[in-house]
Amino acid sequence: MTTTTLTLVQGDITEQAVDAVVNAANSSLLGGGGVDGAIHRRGGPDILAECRALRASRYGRGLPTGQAVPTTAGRLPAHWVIHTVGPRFSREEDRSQLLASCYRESLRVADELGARVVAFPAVSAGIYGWPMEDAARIAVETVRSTRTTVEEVRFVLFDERAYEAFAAQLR
Ligand code: AR6
Repeated sequence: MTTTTLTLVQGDITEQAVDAVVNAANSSLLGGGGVDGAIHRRGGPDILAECRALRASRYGRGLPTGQAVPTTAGRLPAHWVIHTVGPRFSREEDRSQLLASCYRESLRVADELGARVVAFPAVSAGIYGWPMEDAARIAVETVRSTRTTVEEVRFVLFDERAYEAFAAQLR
């Protein structure tokens, strides 16, 4: 088994030259704001075309929360986009296992693709409202405890606060 190195970058995930970029998508797979909007904008229409085809075949009712599915990366400097659907944060219900599942399932898909370097955003920590420190803890703990052939997991954090939250987990 290879050991996976966890690295951190502050920046825009759509600029990462990696094998696979993980998208914080929604069940519709048809786009949105945040990372999702940026990926479709910069990646171009081929990504959406594949997402529509997935909706017309395997995922007629949408991609369930916690699961992951790959498409082309279009014009992004990557080979694939792995779309995963994070849970919306809830104070009433503990949805941590669904968030952990996003990381585990994305790595499983990455293994199937043969991806060696994978970039992740802070899934659920934007529009879906997950507190950043907790999102970082779940992300790092899950990647560390998942068996994968991915050699580098690169967390790409948009701002300094997010970067610091992930850095604190790696220390
Ligand atoms: N590169 C890296 N990180 C980014 C970028 C970027 N280009 N843009 C935003 N972030 P979000 P979610 C950060 O909202 O919470 C969409 O509408 C952002 O600051 O993208 O899982 C989908 O379609 C935050 O820290 O994802 C869904 O409907 C983190 O990435 C919904 O939003 C995740 O924020 C998913 O919400």
